[in-house]
Amino acid sequence: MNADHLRIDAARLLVRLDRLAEIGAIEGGGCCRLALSDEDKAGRDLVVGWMRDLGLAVSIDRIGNVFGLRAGTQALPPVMTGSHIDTVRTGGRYDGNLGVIAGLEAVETLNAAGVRTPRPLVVAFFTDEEGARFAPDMLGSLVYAGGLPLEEALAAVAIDGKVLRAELQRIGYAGDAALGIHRPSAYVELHIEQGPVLDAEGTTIGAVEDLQGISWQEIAITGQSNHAGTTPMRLRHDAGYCAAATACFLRGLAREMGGAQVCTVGRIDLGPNLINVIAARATLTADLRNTDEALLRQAEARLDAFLETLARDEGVAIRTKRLARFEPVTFDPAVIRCIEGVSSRLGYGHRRMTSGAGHDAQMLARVCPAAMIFVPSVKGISHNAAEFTAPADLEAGANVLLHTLLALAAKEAF
Ligand code: HGY
Ligand code: MN
Ligand code: MN
Repeated sequence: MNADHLRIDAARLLVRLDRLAEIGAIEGGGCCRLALSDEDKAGRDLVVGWMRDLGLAVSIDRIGNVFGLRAGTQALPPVMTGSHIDTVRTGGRYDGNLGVIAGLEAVETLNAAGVRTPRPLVVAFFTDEEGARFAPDMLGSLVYAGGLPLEEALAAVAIDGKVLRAELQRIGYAGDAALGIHRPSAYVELHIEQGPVLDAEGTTIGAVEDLQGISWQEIAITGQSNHAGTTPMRLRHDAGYCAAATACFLRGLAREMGGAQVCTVGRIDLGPNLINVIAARATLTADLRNTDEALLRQAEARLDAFLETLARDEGVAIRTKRLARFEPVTFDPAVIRCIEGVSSRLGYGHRRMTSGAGHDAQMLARVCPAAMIFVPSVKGISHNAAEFTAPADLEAGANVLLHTLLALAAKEAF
């Protein structure tokens, strides 16, 4: 049967997005479902229930990645889509969730039309994409792609001190499916852009061709607590000042390097964190990104040199710990062209673009041809409860996903 006329049910898509957003709901319409938290479990349980309602065969692998398989007419490697349903603390309702819910919507549309694709389809959600509780980010898809040993991932310690293995068992998602299950012939992920480009241009679809490099470090500074009133400035070993100076240095570095270089200090913890005590300890995080690997390494080297000078000048000890390091990724030209062709056929404006954010697709790209579909984020806001994508754009993205999956799932594809 010709499926060109098929379109997703936008109302149904929005109902599921809203229902999932109720779990871990925060003020302003966003959600907080940190990886492997009770809220993440509740979100997982809801989505697994939908997968089963749609007749998908559900598998859970040993790092808690979840896969819903829809049989094809041929015993061929499947086409996979998906994303993540864990969030940051100030998460919006679309980041990650859209890609999983739109995958389920594509399945329901095909079920309703009685369309069976030659290749099987898999809708997946991956464990701990955000990395906000357990570093690194994209942890589940990295393990799935063989980029991080399972035991090392299971031993990861959260920012709250919990161990990943125990949390995975506690929420009941320590599965027994083999890592790498359902090795796909191709992977495509729908995601909000989380940046300002599509919204500013008024373009509906982004065909994502590459994704920038990511460098995460934790910096631990040990100084000396002392009295805020009696200690002369020249005798201080002030970890609080050093943390602030590092944040200012990184802002200046990004400005000086320009181009795609971005630097973020998202977390600073001081100890003892009291108004009249010079901070003895500071722990901060540095998130450096660039589309160019050589420039990213330059930025890392500049930070190392700054910290060395700072430790000497301020008489503090500074220890750094790598939390994540991913080189820039280029997506598959054929999958990108497929996304563009579908977008044109469905009448949506589209453009090629780079992803500033990390995504599970960058890990799937290690094992199969992969690419991403972006839809606009209003004002580029994300990792913020105010994250918003217009319903018409959500619908457009889901329709492009549906028809990209149909194209990739044809027998001769890949
Ligand atoms: O950090 C990122 O780019 C993604 O949101 N995990
Ligand atoms: Mn995301
Ligand atoms: Mn995110």
